[in-house]
Amino acid sequence: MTKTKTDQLFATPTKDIADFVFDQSVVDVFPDMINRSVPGYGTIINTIGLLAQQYIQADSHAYDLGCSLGAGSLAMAQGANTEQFHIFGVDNSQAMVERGNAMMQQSAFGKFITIQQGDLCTQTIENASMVVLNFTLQFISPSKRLGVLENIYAGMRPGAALVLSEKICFDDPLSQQTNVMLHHQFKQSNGYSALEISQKRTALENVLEPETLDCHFQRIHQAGFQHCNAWFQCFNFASIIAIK
Ligand code: GEK
Repeated sequence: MTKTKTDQLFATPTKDIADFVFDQSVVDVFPDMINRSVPGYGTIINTIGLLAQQYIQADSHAYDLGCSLGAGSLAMAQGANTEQFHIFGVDNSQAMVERGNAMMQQSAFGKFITIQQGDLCTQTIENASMVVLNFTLQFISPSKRLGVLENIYAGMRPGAALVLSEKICFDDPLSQQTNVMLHHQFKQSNGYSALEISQKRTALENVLEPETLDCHFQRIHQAGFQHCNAWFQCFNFASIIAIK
């Protein structure tokens, strides 16, 4: 079994902080990093499993776009009520894909999951009954986001579900300030120092672009989805379900 290390990537004071990349050093600490940084991450992964019970259909595909180590893929495979399905996990980080594949093969659900290296913006989506974008669209340039959703919509069966989880922002300055502060408190309560929080924020500045929930809802409708709602929100993190 691969051991997960404690995330200390931003613990040392650094003069010029480089843009965040999903390289081997991130892969080595990823489960610890995401659990201590994203409020509700465990709840969201568990709920993806519950949604899979309802939405994954026989003889269909599911997609986990920006799958990292495959937590969402595994949750879907565990939840599915059929054995006639296949899950495609896609990530553009080679280090993530290598570790993710090793982890899937060690699990009891490896035969249902293929993790491959690729750009989710150009991923073929076919015969999908469920698609997951769990904290990934935020790393795609906003100008490409509608195209990503349209491509997903086109490859989904009627009645299929898209789970879109994102770091969000707020138009109202006080709400923005309050939620950012609460997120920092959350990270501090999980053992991150003020220096780690500040250096990570700098590293993500040019890489992760949050949008408001309204902006996401509008784009989801524009892509063709008739139904969507935020089923989860904690501070500046939310998860939306959209149905074709
Ligand atoms: C989880 N969903 O554990 N194409 C494919 N992958 C990409 C792209 C792209 N264009 N851009 C970024 N990524 C996971 C967590 S992490 C979220 C997702 C986070 C990948 C990137 O390599 C990374 O693995 C993932 O998106 C984002 O449920 O770390 O905040």
